[in-house]
Amino acid sequence: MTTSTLPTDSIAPSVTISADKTKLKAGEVATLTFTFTEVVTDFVLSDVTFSGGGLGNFAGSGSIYSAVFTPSPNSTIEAVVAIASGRFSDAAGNVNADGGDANNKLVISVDTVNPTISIQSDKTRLNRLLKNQEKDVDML
Ligand SMILES: [Ca+2]
Ligand SMILES: [Ca+2]
Repeated sequence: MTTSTLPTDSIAPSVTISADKTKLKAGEVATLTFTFTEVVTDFVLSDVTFSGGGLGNFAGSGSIYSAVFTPSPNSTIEAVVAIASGRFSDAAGNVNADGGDANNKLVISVDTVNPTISIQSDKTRLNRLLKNQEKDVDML
């Protein structure tokens, strides 16, 4: 007598990381989407490794999750988001092994360095103002 008639799931799930922006400047964030080939049961934010900023607003269920990436301030270092092998699994317990996939890694170029403002003084006007001040002082 068989105890189960369900076919055994031996196919591991895999993921693709995508983003709505590939370039970020100061004040901008990117929404990342994690699309899985099937429903995963144990995917959490800490399964995602990242550098060059912060990751938050983790949401989702089933086979699609999302998070918001905020780049580091005053940085021109590109951000990298990645998911390694052995990070999530399907309901049958098959663990992902696609860490080496190109689509498991996302690179976002970052430039959050605000441009510096150079103020050029109008020397003629400044001298005139100073002379006027001297006059004012003389009159006192
Ligand atoms: Ca599976
Ligand atoms: Ca993949």
